Amino acid sequence: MAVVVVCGDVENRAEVHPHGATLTSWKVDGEEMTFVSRNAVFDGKKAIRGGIPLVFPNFGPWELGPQHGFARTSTWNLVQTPVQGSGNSVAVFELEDSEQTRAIWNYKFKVRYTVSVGDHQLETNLDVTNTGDHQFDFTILLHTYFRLPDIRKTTVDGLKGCMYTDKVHKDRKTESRDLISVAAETDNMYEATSSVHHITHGAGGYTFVVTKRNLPDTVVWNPWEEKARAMSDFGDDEYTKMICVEAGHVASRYVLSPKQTFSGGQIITLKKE
Ligand code: TA6
Repeated sequence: MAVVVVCGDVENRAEVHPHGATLTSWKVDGEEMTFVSRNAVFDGKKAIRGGIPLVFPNFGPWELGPQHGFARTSTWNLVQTPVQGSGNSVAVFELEDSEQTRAIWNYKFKVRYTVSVGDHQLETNLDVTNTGDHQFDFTILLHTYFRLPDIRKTTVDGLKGCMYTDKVHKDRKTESRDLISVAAETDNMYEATSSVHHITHGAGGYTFVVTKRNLPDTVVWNPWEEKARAMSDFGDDEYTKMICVEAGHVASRYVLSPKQTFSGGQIITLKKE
């Protein structure tokens, strides 16, 4: 049985599953803030549907291997155990190249993933080091599933004026809206966005403030009804209770020279109105 790593205390905590180092819970004052499908699979056979799956070394379909790369379906090593009740509890996981990864993507690397729980705050950082002698390039993303009371009352800001690829309508456009809302299948990859997004829940709810570091792009995804029904690890009615707002470096590939390190991450702060 995989041991889930817990950061924080009873009321304010995060849980991380070693399969993909997938954060599968973030609780604030005892309330769950991330979305994990009731049909999510935890047997290691596929990515966990929800929380924060880690996308590396490729975002999207990949001719060399599985969609979204192998990081989210690999077993990561816990290298720093959280100190419980210390207020700001930190866990560190690492993934290094292996025979399996080199068979798909023949490069030497180490990814270090740091999860830190603070006061109404969750910080997740990724450091990718090229430990080999050959330059490589990658795309990387935190595929964050936010839990919502109702997608139809949710808005996201920080995207106005950005070019984006609309995967549903197979089109490239410029975002004209100050606040985007979702009322159908949405799969937009926004380029060079604001470093801060506010995900609001309508009157009286709460707001997620997402502050990005060195992750210039943001993907906004909701499968809506038809795609929800088509996913075996996603409940047919669950699309109303979630939105993915995904911080990443995905519009272009990041080139990493030997012995260099890429560092990027996000801080999610919960603001209660
Ligand atoms: O991040 C949006 C996206 O690329 C969508 O196109 C959809 O495929 C989603 O990721 C989930 O992908 P998955 O491989 O986890 O089913």
